[in-house]
Amino acid sequence: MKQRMKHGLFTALAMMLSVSLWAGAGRERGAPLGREIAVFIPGLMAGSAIYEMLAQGVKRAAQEAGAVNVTVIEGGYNQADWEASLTSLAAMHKYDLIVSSNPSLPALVQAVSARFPQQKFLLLDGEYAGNPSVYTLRYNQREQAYLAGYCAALNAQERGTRRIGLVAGQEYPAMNDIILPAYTDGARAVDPDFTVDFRVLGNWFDAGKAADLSTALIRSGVGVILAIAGGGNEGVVAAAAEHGAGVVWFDTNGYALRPGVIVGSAVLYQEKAAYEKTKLFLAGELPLGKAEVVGIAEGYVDFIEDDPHYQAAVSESVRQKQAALIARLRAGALKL
Ligand code: RBF
Repeated sequence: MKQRMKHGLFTALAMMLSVSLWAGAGRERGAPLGREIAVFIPGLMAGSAIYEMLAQGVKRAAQEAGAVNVTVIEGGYNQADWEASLTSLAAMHKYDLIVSSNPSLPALVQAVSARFPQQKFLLLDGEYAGNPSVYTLRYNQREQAYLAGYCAALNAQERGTRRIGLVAGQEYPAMNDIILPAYTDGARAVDPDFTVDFRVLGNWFDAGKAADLSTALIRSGVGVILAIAGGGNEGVVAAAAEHGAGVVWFDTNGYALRPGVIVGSAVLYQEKAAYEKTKLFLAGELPLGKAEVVGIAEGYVDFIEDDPHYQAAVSESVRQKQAALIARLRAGALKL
């Protein structure tokens, strides 16, 4: 009896094996049964909302489609390793799509794509047009950072200072050429005498060092800090809470993290973008080769006002001024 059960089990296993072999053969003949998507995180997920939203959006699309397997690979903080990791992923010939996000990815993927032109890529938060295997979507971060700067300045004004800060994980073209200048412009739209103290952490994880940098900024007269430092943001918030400054959060709604300390949230809807573009890919409709840029008008950049923590942390007069700016941007009366 036992023997027969065992035999039955082996038969079942053998059948499963042959089914999966058949599935493999079917795939090669171009009849996909299940699909494979890799999400490559250039860094670690923990502390970096932009990466968490990426993985969540891809998974949501895969679950809805069914028969799609999603593997999330954390590439770690050594940026020199990323191209080799992406190359190995492409060389496996396993993934129908590799998804990733940050402005440095398009250049890395160009090199990988030259060796593995059949590998398809979906890249968010970056821009590259003209490679028929690569689709990119970049956010209008001029809008996002301008909203952050306006909010930081309004709140700093109420604290009696015309100095605001920005703590960034590292310097990169989108930071130096778009985010920092637009943050400064937003502040100077409140009062042209505003100055921005820019500090670079040198990594995306060191909350202790971020707290030290922030404490020094606050002691020198900075009233509000924009935090764009991944896991380091925790240190910015801790320092602001201890020394009575405000923090503007970037990418996600941060108000609940430290009610009263977070005075603004200038966000990106990256989960939505990852979900929609993965869905398009699975439907065979992702416009590979294209580079799109989306902002507040398209519904991918926003400032969160309808949060009770925002209403409690920020005066009504500041909220009204901020609301007026958001309305102008939405209506296209102010173009950035
Ligand atoms: N943002 C994060 O939140 N966490 C990260 O680990 C991270 N790593 C980055 C690495 C590079 C090379 C570059 C260019 C950007 C990185 N960013 C990171 C910033 C991210 O792309 C984006 O600018 C910010 O999230 C603000 O929207």
